[in-house]
Amino acid sequence: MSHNSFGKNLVFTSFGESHGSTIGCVIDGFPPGMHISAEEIKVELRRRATGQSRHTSQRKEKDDVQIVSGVFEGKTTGHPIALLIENTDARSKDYSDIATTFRPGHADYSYWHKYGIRDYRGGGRSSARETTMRVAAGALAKKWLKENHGVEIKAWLSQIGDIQLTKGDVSLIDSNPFFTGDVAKLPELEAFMDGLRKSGDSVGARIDAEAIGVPLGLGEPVYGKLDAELALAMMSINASKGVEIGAGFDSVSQKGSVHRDEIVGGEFQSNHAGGILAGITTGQPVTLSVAFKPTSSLRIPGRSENIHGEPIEVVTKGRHDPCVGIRATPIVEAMMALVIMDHILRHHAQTQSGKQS
Ligand code: EPS
Repeated sequence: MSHNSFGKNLVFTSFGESHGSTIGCVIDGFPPGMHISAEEIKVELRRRATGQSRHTSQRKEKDDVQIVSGVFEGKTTGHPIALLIENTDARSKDYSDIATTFRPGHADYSYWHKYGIRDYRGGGRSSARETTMRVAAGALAKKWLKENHGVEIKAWLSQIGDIQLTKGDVSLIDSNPFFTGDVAKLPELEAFMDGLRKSGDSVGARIDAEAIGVPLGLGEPVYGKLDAELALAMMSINASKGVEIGAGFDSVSQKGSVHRDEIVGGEFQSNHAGGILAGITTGQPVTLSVAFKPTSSLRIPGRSENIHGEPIEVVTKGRHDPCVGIRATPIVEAMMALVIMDHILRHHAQTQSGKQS
């Protein structure tokens, strides 16, 4: 399985499986001199972790991250940063019944047919567990962006099933298990999720995100468009099925006279472009939205087949997220941070003269 890395000047590589001994990542190209501690990374990890509320999987991982290289006396050295987390609460026996069957809608099917082997325990490499490392690396990128460029990145739940949520009060997003600032809708969300969990079904979600303070001029004009690389990063998150930048699919029905962001007195009057024109940032907030599908590990029986092509009925037991989109909020922020930081480093590499001052 190749291609476990992304980024050009800031290169992130992850490894590990959901029920393996350890998961980890290497971040290469991170600049020297930034203070960072495992405790700071853990703050972000706790936001993403399972078992934080009854609305997510009840697997209880400590996510006790170890910084094993690239940090000396509390500061990044400029050398590869390696992070490790031990898996301590895997219950592989939950998966013995589906070791030779394919859950409809799950990576089980495509992994088996591609590789002829699959680590079925907890979804193996296809598990959302892998995103732990993205959030760990994202914690460093978010800090670097804020300290060096004043960039702030925030994501929030904007829809779950048919329940639409406003952005609401951004300061409240981290105060509830749904990552919503539309706190008046919390009772409705709780009731909906409780009913869903009892029914054994799952549901999709939409996450909106914005990065404020992104410098003008990031992104390359053709294959390295910032929006293209953000879309790739978002589509690489488990269960993502769609990405919109700025007005996204609403652009289809907008007239040009509406969609264009007019400039008056040096100020944009709207932001349908999502802060990116022709792949290059305008200095406006970078905005995007990601669609997450309903998860496929369901207690409701589904028709499928086994690895011998025989028809079977699948029921998934164990601990699963009824809506993995909820926990995707910090993952979207992390991926956005990693892409934007990579582009700032690339921008410097391309636009500075290289002369020593
Ligand atoms: C997952 C199933 C659960 C989740 C896991 C993703 O794992 P298990 O079956 O081992 O209890 O808890 O997510 C994480 C552990 C995590 O850290 O995100 C799945 O079906 O993808």
